[in-house]
Amino acid sequence: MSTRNAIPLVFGEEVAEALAAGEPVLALESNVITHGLPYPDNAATAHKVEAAVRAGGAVPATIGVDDGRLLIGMGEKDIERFASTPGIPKVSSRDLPVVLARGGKGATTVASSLVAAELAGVPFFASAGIGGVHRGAETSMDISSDLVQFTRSKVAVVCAGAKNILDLNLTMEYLETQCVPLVSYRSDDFPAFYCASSGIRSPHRIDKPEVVARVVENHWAAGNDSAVVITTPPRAEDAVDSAVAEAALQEALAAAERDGIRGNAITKYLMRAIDKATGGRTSEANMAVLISTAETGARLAAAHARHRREHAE
Ligand code: PSU
Ligand code: MN
Repeated sequence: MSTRNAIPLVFGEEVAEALAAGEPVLALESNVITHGLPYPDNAATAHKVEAAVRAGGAVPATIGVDDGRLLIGMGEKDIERFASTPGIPKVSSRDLPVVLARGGKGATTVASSLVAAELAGVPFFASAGIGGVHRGAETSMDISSDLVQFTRSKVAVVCAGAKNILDLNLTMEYLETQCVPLVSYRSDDFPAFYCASSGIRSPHRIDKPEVVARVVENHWAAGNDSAVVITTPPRAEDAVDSAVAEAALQEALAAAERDGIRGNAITKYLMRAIDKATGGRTSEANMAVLISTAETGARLAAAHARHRREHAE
């Protein structure tokens, strides 16, 4: 009898077919559905995100934990259920073995979605905003597990950078220290989610999808078992002015301090407070960026699948 305790994976039918045929699949997180946006905006956005992935030429595989199993490609009904059920916990990498063992449900963050994607053999993932080093991390030590997971998962991560609620300079330093390649697709700067630029120059700009695919394969061919981070900026019409975003953040940070919010609840709290401070403007931008990032992620995943087909022995 095998003593191997394999993690149960449940593949969506379309995802399984695409993987078997070497066709592009793009993994997506579910924490952004349950914790990133309120119902029913979250369900509507998740559907638009999946449609955008298809428009970009890949099959969407939204990741979640249900009845102690990892879903690799949630169906429409799963997404609606996750979006509308209050209290589904945020599950990051370290929570994953516990939630699986208990047979529970969970919404996966970027970090735990990467664990699932690698187990499932999906090499590309997209999410609009990654976690990072928080402002004040020198005293709070609050660094998202997303960054640590990048050093452990062989998955390419397409994102619109990270929100200005984080310290983006320190986030980039962390990635550099940990030898995680960072490339910016069709822009010179590291984007700040709904702001087109964080004001920080990216180490590398790449304009051609096939060159991005080669970067990813080169990183893995060189023996690294880690992620490659690929940023794509928001579309000009969706972007929020940096000064407006920063002012709203300052207000939100003061409110968080007053309310004593800490730990893994801080991201959600700040996002809601910023949204309130901008009269819903950032929430609209948030949804638009999720959709446009997913579409670019799909195009890059498709270029990568093509690259693999052309270079298969
Ligand atoms: N950034 C956003 N929206 C989000 C998140 C981050 O703009 O919803 C979520 C993602 O699921 C990400 C997680 O993986 O927060 C990181 O949380 P923490 O900082 O607690 O590691
Ligand atoms: Mn944290």
